[in-house]
Amino acid sequence: MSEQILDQLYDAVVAGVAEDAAAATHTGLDAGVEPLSLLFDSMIPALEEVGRLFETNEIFLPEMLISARAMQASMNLLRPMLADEAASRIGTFVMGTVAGDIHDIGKNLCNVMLEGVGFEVIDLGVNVPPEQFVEAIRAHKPDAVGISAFLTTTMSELVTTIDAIVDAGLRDGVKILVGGAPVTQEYADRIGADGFAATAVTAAQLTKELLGI
Ligand code: B12
Repeated sequence: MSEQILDQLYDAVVAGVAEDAAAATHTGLDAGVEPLSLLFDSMIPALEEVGRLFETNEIFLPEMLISARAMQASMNLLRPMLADEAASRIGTFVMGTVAGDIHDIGKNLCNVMLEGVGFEVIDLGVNVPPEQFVEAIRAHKPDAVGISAFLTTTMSELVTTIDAIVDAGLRDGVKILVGGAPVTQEYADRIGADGFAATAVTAAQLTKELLGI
């Protein structure tokens, strides 16, 4: 039964049919499938397939966009279930996607997991210039900052953003985490970030570790 639901959700995200994705999510939750299983065993593999189809020119930008919308329709249903585990606030986290980049599904998923373990997340959104990260650190005095980049062409903005934080004299007060599909641990080390995580779950765990929580 749950295999069938996971398959239906996978197909709905690949085909980009938001109503079917939402319906399969409802059915799965009603049948007792774990929210994290819907995410990691169905929706994320579906987006990986969408990426593969795009790369091989079997689908194009509009199809990729409607798949992203289907994913978001389902994520909207899961978000309250994943975030309401928070017992109390353990810290503040500023998050954003770098300038020139509008991918936000992975970032939003990290936000949900960070809220789930108790962080207050201030989400700066997408296409965030370095100076906006700097302003947000001044304004909110977060414990940690997360910077996402999803394109090989926008990865260099991670460096620009970290440099801006250093130049503003704010580097010592915050832990900096970087992530996004093309980012690696080796790259994170090279650019002077405090941490890198490949998934939203490990991002939340790592943030706690870095802050000694
Ligand atoms: C959906 C999607 C889109 C949607 C985005 C919608 C949205 N609201 O996000 C749309 C259609 C808008 C889009 C546009 C483009 N896209 Co696109 N897109 C994708 C796709 C299919 C899925 C991305 C995704 O959401 N994955 C699922 C999430 C859950 O995974 P994730 O992003 O990796 O995030 C996880 C981790 O990285 C980590 N993480 C994420 N952020 C952070 C932050 C921190 C601090 C930490 C610690 C961890 C962390 O945790 C997340 C959750 O587990 C990927 C394919 C792929 N395989 O990734 C291509 C992909 C990323 N896109 C690609 C491209 C080329 C583009 C375009 C340039 C296409 C074009 N010709 O216009 C544009 C760029 C627009 C721009 N300026 O940003 C390429 C990038 C190639 C490259 N190496 O640079 C990919 C890889 C597709 C491909 N195979 O070619 N895209």
